[in-house]
Amino acid sequence: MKIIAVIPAFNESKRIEPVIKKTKRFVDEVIVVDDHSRDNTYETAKKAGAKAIRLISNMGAGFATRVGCDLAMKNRADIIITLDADGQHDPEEIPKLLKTLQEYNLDIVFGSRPRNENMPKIRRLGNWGLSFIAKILFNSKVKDTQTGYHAFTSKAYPMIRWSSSRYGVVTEFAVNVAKNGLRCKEVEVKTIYVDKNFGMRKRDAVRATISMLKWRIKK
Ligand SMILES: Nc1nc2c(ncn2[C@@H]2O[C@H](COP(=O)(O)OP(=O)(O)OP(=O)(O)O)[C@@H](O)[C@H]2O)c(=O)[nH]1
Ligand SMILES: [Mg+2]
Repeated sequence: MKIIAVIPAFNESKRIEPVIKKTKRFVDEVIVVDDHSRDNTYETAKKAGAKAIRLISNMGAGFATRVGCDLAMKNRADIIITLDADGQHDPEEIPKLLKTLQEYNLDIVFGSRPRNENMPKIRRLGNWGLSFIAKILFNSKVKDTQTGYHAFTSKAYPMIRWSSSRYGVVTEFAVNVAKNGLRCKEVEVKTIYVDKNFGMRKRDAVRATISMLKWRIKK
């Protein structure tokens, strides 16, 4: 089984090195997609031993992750792991996701974060709200639809593949899994929030809700 990790990164030069080094212990290849960072994320990623590509302009987390997964498919991955570059997803939990994916012969596993005190209140509300709407509109069973931590098979990727370029990616992930009836489970992972001045905002949650209504009507 060839396992490839895909890490989208934007201005993460201070946080990405330990993420790559830890991830390399559990996978065969690490692909970092540098989303046109203003800092030296790209050089840092290469030095840490990742296969790094740099986008010619900033396109968003969804776009960057899709470019990385398409490349992982080209590099003959059997299993793809997606995780963020900012340390919010602990690579030490990769074996747990892989074990569940293989033991239950699943298509995808979600690294699911408890909505505990580590998650800012507004995020807990947003996370609960979007997961609830996905349940109502698509009968999604996933509690943490907003996680960026996934393990899925290359066979399932064409049915998961998304069109969202920015933060809508994670919601579209969960919606495509529900729409295509893919075999999935959630595995609890740590809830980690890092102090940084960018990330998902309220407007992104509103956009995700509008997208879900559009996908529901189009279904
Ligand atoms: N913010 C941002 N992140 C991007 C972009 N492109 C790629 N990323 C990466 O996508 C991943 C998720 O983005 P985050 O900004 O951490 O989103 P988030 O985790 O929902 O928000 P926080 O909880 O504030 O971290 C990180 O690894 C980013 O480095 C982009 O254009 N903007
Ligand atoms: Mg983050």
